[in-house]
Amino acid sequence: MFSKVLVANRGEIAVRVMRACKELGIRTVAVYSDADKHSGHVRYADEAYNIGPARAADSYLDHEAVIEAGEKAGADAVHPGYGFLAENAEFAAKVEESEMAWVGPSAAAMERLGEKTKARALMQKADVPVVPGTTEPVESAEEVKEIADEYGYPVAIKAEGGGGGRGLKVVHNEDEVEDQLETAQREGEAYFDNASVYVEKYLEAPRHIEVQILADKHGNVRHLGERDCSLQRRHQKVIEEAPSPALDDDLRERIGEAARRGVDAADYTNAGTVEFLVEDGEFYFMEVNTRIQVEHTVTEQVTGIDVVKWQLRVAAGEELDFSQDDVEIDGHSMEFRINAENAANDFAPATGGTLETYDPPGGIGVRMDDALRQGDDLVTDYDSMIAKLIVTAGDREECIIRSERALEEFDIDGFHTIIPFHRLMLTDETFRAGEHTTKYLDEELDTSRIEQAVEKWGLAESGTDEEEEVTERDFTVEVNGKRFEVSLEERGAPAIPTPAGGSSGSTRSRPDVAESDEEEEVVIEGDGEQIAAEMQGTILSVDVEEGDEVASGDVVCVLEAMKMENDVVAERGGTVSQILVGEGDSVDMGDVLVVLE
Ligand code: MV4
Repeated sequence: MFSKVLVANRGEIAVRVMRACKELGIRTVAVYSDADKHSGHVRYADEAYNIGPARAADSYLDHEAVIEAGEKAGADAVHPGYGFLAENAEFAAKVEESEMAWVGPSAAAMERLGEKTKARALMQKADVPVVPGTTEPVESAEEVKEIADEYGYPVAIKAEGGGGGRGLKVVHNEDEVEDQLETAQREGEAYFDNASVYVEKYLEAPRHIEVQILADKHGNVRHLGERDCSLQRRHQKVIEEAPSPALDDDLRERIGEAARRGVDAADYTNAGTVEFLVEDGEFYFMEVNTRIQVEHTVTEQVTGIDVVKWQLRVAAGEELDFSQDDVEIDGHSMEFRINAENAANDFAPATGGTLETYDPPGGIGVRMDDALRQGDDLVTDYDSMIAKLIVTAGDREECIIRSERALEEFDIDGFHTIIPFHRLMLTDETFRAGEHTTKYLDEELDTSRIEQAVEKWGLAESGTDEEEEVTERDFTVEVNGKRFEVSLEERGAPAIPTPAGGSSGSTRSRPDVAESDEEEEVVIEGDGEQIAAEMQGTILSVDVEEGDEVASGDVVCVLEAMKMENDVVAERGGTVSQILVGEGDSVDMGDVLVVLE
């Protein structure tokens, strides 16, 4: 096994990988940019190296800077996490040529599966169903039209290098072919340096199902069942789960076996994910992701297999020690991406902020994968995902209820997160029924419901910056004749004005204050301070006389209420002009006791 691993990533996935290293007795090396000097993955690592400025291209994406850090540290392997350099075959090749091992598939296998038409041809040969379409790049609008005539519109034009919805163009009729072909080619060139495109039949409302694979260097390939990632917004996954609520056991078995077959044919090693589209009981290969994925966690939860540990073991040459039959799916798991975004404002990412409160949930079935801690500043240079909440239970129903509980416990202050959106989804009929497709969030969900969810469960508008002041006050209230003693905490919000003080508004006049003493009509004069009873009770003593000077905070009388003696004090101070009560008097809440001028 390796003795020291460099983790070429940041945030929660870097910590996730380091946790696996720790359990395997491997020392860890972090790399960080100037923006991440104080980040969680740097704190967690045994040692850390600055690899450049905040801009990813100058740090996390800088091949030489990363490799140099690994060599300086004497690391014997590089784990890329996801994103950044994880699927860069050129970088993988450079690591392979160095003294360090690459924790991932070989650069050659990454290349074989990186180009979409090559991957499609390879899968087709392995008897894995692919979406009907071409396995050769197309160049002219005429070719696209021929294919569309064969399969029927709509068709998808996809960039060879594509992914994440970029370079994907849907064509609904012949008239759109030319424009969409040009756009797909242009986007392919711009994003992936590859203008080559191909054509597929476009499925209108598929589910996104993906299968986790592990393969060693001894020819063993296992699949760890599927994940359902159909709940996506603009190609960003929001909630993922395992197993899929949309598959029956037969389809589940066939997809798993197809994924295993396909990867086997590609001479693939390490962890990988085979993505499928599923529609009308049919499944179609889409692409292979040659990395650990964000949502690997739900697979770990339902199989009990530590995918990241196996990535390290397999890269070190170890053999998988379980058979396909040993892999059992037990229970149900959901992952909630905790993104620092305002769901009510088109999921706009937070542009800064400090994690004033970070109080994550716990208890049975709750797993947190994170790197930030309370008090940390939010780093906004990379992506907005700050943590993942993974909830596991015996079945989907229990998982949903447990997730509601966990998300309710989750307390984050300092910036918006999409927790309110998750809570909305857990109440959403379509999601609860497991009937959502990849179209659901973008085309079917009523967005006003998101605004309501943020209103209900989102950040309180106050108390997000200044240290909030907590004022505690006790009241007695009667509701339908029943007495309640109420303890009120005013956090941040302005104090509720009461007749005797509070912050303002203590001038409500009560000319009939002594009405129980039949004849007297008490008239309060002047516009000075009126000191009133904050609760119903009995006057134990009056501590001032008319004409006395009292200062702010001085006691003017003592009121016994709820078996306690309460000092009644002047708020502003002044000269005592009227005393409206005497020792032994019973007063109601709000009765004026003493007037100052
Ligand atoms: C498709 C498709 C329907 N038919 N291909 C989107 C990302 C890219 N990697 C593949 N994508 C799709 N390809 C055919 N032939 C629908 C999508 C798609 C999608 C796929 C998975 C999850 C969410 C999606 C949202 C919109 C479109």
